[in-house]
Amino acid sequence: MLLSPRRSVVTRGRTALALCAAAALALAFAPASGGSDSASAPTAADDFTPQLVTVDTPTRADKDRLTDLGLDLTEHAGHDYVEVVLHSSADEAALRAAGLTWDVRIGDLVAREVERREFDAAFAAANPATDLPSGRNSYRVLEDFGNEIDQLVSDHPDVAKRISIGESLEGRDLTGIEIGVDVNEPEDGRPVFLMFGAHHAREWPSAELPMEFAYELLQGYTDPDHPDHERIVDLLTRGRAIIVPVSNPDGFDASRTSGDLIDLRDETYDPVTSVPDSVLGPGTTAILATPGNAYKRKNCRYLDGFTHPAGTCLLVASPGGSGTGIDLNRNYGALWGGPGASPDPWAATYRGAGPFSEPETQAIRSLISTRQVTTLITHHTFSNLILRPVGVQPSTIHPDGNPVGFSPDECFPTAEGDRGAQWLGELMAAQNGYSNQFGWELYDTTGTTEDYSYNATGGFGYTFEIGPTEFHPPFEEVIAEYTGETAAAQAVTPENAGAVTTENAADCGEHEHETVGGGNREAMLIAFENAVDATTHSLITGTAPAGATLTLERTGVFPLWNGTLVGDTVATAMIVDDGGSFEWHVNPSTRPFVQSRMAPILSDPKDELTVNDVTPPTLGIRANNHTFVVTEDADILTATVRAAATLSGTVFNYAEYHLRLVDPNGAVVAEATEFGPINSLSWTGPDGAGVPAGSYTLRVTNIINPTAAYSLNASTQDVIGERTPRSFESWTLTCMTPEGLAGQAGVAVERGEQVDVGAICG
Ligand code: 0X9
Ligand code: ZN
Repeated sequence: MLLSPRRSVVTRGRTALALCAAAALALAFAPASGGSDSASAPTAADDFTPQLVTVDTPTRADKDRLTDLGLDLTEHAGHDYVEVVLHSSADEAALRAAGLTWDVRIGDLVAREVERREFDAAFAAANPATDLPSGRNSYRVLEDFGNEIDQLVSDHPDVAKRISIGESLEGRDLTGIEIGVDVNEPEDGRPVFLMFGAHHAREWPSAELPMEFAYELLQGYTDPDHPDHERIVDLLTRGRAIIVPVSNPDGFDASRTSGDLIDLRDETYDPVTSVPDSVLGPGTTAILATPGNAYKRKNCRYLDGFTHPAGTCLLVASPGGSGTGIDLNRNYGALWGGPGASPDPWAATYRGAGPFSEPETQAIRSLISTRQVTTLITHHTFSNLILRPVGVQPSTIHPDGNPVGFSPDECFPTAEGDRGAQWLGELMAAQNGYSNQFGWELYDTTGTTEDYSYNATGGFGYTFEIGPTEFHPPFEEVIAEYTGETAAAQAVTPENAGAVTTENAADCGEHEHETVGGGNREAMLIAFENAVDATTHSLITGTAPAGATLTLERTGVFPLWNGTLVGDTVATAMIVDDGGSFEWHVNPSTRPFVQSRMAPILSDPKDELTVNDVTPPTLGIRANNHTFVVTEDADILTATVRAAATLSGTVFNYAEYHLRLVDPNGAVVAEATEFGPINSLSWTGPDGAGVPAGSYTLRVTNIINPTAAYSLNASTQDVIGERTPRSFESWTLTCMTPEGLAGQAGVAVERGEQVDVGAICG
């Protein structure tokens, strides 16, 4: 039933170390460059067809080199490849210049878009109703979401209400639906399960699935014959679901409606203003475009700090993942500005002028800061993944000076068994058949939705990357992703479910999975169950007069990647009901930002070696030996070689030094041979048992024979801790009665803990 991607010509192209000198030029023509830092502008004669390609990245260095090109990377990646959208021949040239090799997966995205349309039209004609809760047989357009939410609310007025969390840049409403028993009554201490779709314009299924889940909840609540009737009544009694299907309505609308059959290669643009020639008369250069805006990724900001009239987004060249716009999924504040987020406004992952610079991310921040969101899913396409924090490699140094490490909530035992981020990911993956893994395992990212929400609130957060191969596949695949009729979901068995896919994950033990393969429908129900399960968050109980308003507030700071601290307040409220006692489901008072993280903490260096400005040997075996005497046993030895300077302007400037560690017996025990001017190694001794004292040799080999000098640093250290230090934070609980302030207390509550504050109002 599912389409497999068309395989066309296989292009192989590792070229010798040719460096592209067109970087500066590319910026001047940036709208046409496909966002590539090292690409030159295409010309009118360029007849390149936009493609989806699989780039070979067997080493971390290959991945880093690819990331540095600023191309339009997709989340479809594995340990040895990343899928990339090539928008122009300049993008292709940048790949080639970087010495990367690739296979073409979809040779012509324009043709694929036409094909998808035809396929969808035929499917809709043959299937007036489908297995989706809504019965829909085709993708929604933007207006459908608001109209259907209105209809659902009018059909279920006591359990559903329409909410607006803010406005997009072009002034479109950021519409959501809140679902729960007595939804129109004031907040009563129930936790929130929150879902977003369509942060990225072209990822249409990511809006469809959460919208269908809204139907599912309302039908399940109302219809006693629904297979999950009792379960859903229980969920909606204990919690509330908030669904914002389209988080980037400007971009989504552009992608969904205006561009899918337009090949902008037929249009010419003014190179400075990017206005189509058909509007203001002829310019001089043609813009190559992936099918119109169908593959647009970012929002509709085309100049930092400036807004523009609604509807003008489409006049500006933002043809694919790159071009103008801000990547909303790099704009969130926590650790903003770090790895995997581009400072280049034309890049696919442009992080924006500052943290939360965009109205869309501001609106989401304010929603998350005013509700107790205990579990969150932000939907994207594609790659069959369930991603969880953290977003950058654990060994990366955090702005606080310690390694980023693993999140403090990976896995923890409770009276009811294991719980935690890894465990919940595993449970959901057993339903949709996706891979349960960390965000960083594909590539580093900072400024993403769930990294922000988790770090700032402690609520569990996941990115779902729906579907195996495409940003918006034929609609039939969306139905299967919901119901579980996909190959991936069907391949799950109770025996193979939950296999840990991550080598570096904390060991969370083995779990039984009785029901598997229920698709994203079941995965979302499981996430909602986690959201209402107090063993995975915290509980504050007490007594107060009926009608008293309780507020819970916590102010802290989060760091940007450059270390700047930004204030952040979470403030929520509830009204005590007639019974006079209350139960408030809340996130733990101490935010993960100041919690202890799992990460090896190293001592100051014990023995050290530093050599600077060494002239590399350019004859014979071209290797230098440096003696490093280790005077006392240590836990780890690390060493780094760096090209100290490179010449510029010719291919001969390129330096690559490999590094080997030779033990006192003459055996090579560690080596670093990656492509690039920096190479680092670390060694923890035979069988990881520690580095014995002795005289070691660090051998530096001049691989491609440049004359650029290098420097070498080595040191030994001990591991002095397994976790970063932690701080403690508390909520401030305030009671207001009609007479005024009636009581206030600081409440420190850990995950899984229940704290009784007694008669808080005095
Ligand atoms: O790169 C992204 O924004 C997401 N992938 S996509 O192909 N849909 O654009 C993945 C974000 C993953 N989140 C974290 N790594 N935290
Ligand atoms: Zn996405």
